[in-house]
Amino acid sequence: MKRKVVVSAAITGAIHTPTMSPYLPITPEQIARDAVAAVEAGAAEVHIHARDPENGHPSADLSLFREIVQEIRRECDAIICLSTGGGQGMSVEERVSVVPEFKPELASLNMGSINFGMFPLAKKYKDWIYDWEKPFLERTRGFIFPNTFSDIERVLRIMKDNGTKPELEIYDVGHLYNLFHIMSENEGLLDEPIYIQFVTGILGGIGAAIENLVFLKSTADRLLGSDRYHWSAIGAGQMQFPICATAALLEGNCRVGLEDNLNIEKNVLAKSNADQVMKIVNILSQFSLEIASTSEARQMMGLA
Ligand code: KMH
Ligand code: ZN
Repeated sequence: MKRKVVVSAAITGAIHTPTMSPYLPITPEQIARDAVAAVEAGAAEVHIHARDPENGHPSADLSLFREIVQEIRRECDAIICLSTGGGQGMSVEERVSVVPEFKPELASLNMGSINFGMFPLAKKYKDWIYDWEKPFLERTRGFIFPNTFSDIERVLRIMKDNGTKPELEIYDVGHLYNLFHIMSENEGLLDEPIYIQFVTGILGGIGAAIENLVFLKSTADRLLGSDRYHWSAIGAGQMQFPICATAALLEGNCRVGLEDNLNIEKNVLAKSNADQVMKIVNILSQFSLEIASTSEARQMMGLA
C-alpha cells in the first residue's frame, strides 16, 4: 500500500478554557459536530475529551462521553481515540473508565508523570467568562499529572482486556525509555507495531522544535527499531503546523485540533477543528503527500 498520512484531530482537550476562544466546542453536541466535520475535512481519527456543558470545565462524566461517542458513531466511521489523560485533578481510575465503558479502537496512554504547566496561559487573558478558569490554569504550577509505572501497566492491561489499542503519548525523551522498559518487562502486553504519539510543546515536557522531533524519532528507532512502531506528532501551540508537516515528511502521521492550538495562523483563531484539518491537508498536498481514509488508517495502524 502506498504510504499515506493519517491526520487526527483533537477536538477540545482539557487545556484551553472557554474564554480563550468562542470556537472551542463545549457541549457533547458541539464536540460531536466538530469531530464529524473534521472527519469530513480529512481526519481519520478524532481524539475526544468531554466538558461540562454548563461551564466548559473538563469532565470525566461517562454520560457526556456516551452522547459524544454515540453521535460520532452515528454520523461517520472515524477512528475514535478516547482520552485517558482526562483533565487536571481526575484520578487515574476516573480517567481510564472510558475504556471498559466504550471499548474504543484507540485510547491515549500517557507514558510518564510530568508537571503539566498550563499556568503561562493565565497571563494572556484578563476578563474570564467563568470563575474556575484562571485558578485552574494557575494551579498547574504545582500540578503533577500522575502516570506512574504501575498506573501505566494497570491501564495497559485494561486496554488489552477491552481490545483497545493504546496511543502512547510521549512528552519527553525519557518517556520512550519508560515505554521500552515496560515493553521489556511485560512481553505481549502491547500488540506490535505499537502506536506512538510524540507530544511536543507542553511545558513540563520537551519543546516544540523540529530538532526535538527528529531526536525523539531517532531515539525510538534506536530503542525499538523502526518496524515495531507507527507514529504521529503534536506541536502544541504555534508550532502545530510546522511539527505536523515535518512529521509527515519524516514518514509519520500528525495531529491537529483545538486541544493543541486555538489558532489557524498567528493571532487568528481557528473557527473549527475542520479548518485546521483542511489547512494541514492543503500543506501536505503541496508535498504530494496523500491523506489516509478511515479504512486506510485502520489498515495502517493494525486496527482493521
Ligand atoms: N493533551 C495533549 C498534550 C491525553 O488526552 O491523554 C496530549 C493528550 C493526552 O491528548
Ligand atoms: Zn487529549
